[in-house]
Formats: sequence, structure tokens, C-alpha cells
Amino acid sequence: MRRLKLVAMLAVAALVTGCAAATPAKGGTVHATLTEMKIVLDRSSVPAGPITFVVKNNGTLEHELVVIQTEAADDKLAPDVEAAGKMDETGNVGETGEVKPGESKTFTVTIPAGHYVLMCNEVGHYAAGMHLSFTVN
Ligand SMILES: [Cu+2]
Repeated sequence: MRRLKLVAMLAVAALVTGCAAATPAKGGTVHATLTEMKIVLDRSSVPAGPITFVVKNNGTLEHELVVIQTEAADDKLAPDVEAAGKMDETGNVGETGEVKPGESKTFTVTIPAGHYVLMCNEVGHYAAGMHLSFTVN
């Protein structure tokens, strides 16, 4: 009897593990296009999970895409007190680094549900309008 119970418990454990492994990872792909001085996304929200940002610079200046986890509205980030014209990157969960005109960069982050701000933190670009709200749900 005791052995039967153990076998039953192992079977349940195997079932649970199997189900967890079979659950599809959500997340998705977000295409972002950068120009002077705008970020355009093909979607403004994505389910939680691995999220791949495919970032194309269609402008004539260097840009970047920085993902900030924050409760703040996209136009209310705090300035970087040590770098004039840049914003504080507290909450940074991923970024492209600099993207040259005509080039693309891709990065993947696995981030929890919540509110995010996408921005370009080249000097002056945030203030010029390169920021958007983004939701992971
Ligand atoms: Cu920029």
C-alpha cells in the first residue's frame, strides 16, 4: 500500500512537471523604428515572457532603444544629474546600445508584467520626443 502511494505521488509529480514544460512561453517580438525624433512601435503591449526587440534606425543620427521599468509616465522620467541632456536610467532592463543610421540591432529580455518606458538616451533625444509607454501584461 505504501509503495502504491509513492508510485501515485511520483506519477502526479511527473504530470505536473510535464505540464509546466509544455506551457508555451509567451512574450513576443516588438519592432521599433527610430527616426529624428520619434520611436514607432508595431505594438504597444506584449504578454510577459521573452520579448525580442528588433530595432531599426531609419534616421540620419545615431539612436538607441532603452527599456526602463518604471511607474512614471513616459514623459516624466528624471534627468541624469551627472550627464546634461540625458535621463536617469534607473530601472533599465535592456537596451540596444548605439545604433548607427541604417542599421538594426536586436536584443531579448524576459521581463515581468508591468509598465515600461522605451526611450532613446542620446543627448537631447528624450527631451525632443523619443519616448513611449509600453506595457507587458
Ligand atoms: Cu535618438
